[in-house]
Amino acid sequence: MAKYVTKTFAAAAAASVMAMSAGMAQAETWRYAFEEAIDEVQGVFAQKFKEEIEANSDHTVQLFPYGTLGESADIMEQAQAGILQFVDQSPGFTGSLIPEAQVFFVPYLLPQDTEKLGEFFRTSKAINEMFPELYSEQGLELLVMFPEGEVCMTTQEPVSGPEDLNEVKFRVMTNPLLVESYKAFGATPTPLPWGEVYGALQTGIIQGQENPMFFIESTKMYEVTEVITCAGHNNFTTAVMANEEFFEGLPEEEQKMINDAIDVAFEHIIDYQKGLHEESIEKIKAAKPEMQVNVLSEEERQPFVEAADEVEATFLEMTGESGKKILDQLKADLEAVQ
Ligand code: 6CS
Repeated sequence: MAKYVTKTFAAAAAASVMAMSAGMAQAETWRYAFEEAIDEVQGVFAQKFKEEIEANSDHTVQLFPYGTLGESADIMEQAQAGILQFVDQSPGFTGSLIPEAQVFFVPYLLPQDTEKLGEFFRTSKAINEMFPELYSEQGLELLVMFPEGEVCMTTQEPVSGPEDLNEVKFRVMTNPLLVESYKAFGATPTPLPWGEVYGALQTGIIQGQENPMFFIESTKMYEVTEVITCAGHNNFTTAVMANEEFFEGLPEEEQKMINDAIDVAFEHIIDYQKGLHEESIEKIKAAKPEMQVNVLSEEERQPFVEAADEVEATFLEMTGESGKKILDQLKADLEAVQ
């Protein structure tokens, strides 16, 4: 009996080695964690990716929305360790690992138009050729970056210029350049992981935070703040990566299948976001009619626009030659789509 079991096991092992060497990797479950809920933008992207992978292979993709495996920093560690095959982490949390990723927090760098942004992310040399090298140094295969919408501020009092942010403890993601950015905007920046934001606003530890409109609505930030201010200073960028060792160990056709699934999910998420900002404002207004939503005029934006130069200079100080190359290339890529 023991002999039979050993033989059967050996035959099965040999078959699996043969299958693998023939380029047919065994069906595995791949784990993919992200920083948002399943029905928020990162979740919608992940669901499309899962759907594509499962339609085109025998693999299963297990999704881990925000909170199931910890904060953003935790899921990144798990992806680097190979516990997760895929992770979505926004540059807002990647700043200390890859300082150049902070370039997305130079105010007024990115346009707000979803179509233009889509074209920029699709074609940018900085994003598609330069950033992958930097992520690779951290054991990560950068698969895609995509926009999640204009970032607006939520505060207790109206904001029409930097003087209104004076003494406002303003939550930012744990990103050194974002801290500098809100200092330049006149606020007192307070870096916090996402899980602490609602409670900190509720208890008055902080008085403001920023996020895209869909997220302000879905996470009910409007319940604990009174005013939303859109100054057009940024568009939320996120990034999806694979553990590099895992990715490089896959047969070429599976790597291609993953990249194809990413491309489909990218187009889906650009399309999904059309009108999302406006729909989210309507939902907020329906839930809390007294919530103020203010869009700053060109004149009101001017002091924030002027502060951007200081933030850009700090970015260059923090990242040196490598940051300068990324910034110059990003600007050239943006000019090409404007
Ligand atoms: O502000 C944050 O921390 C979160 N904002 C968004 C839009 N996605 C995930 C991130 O954790």
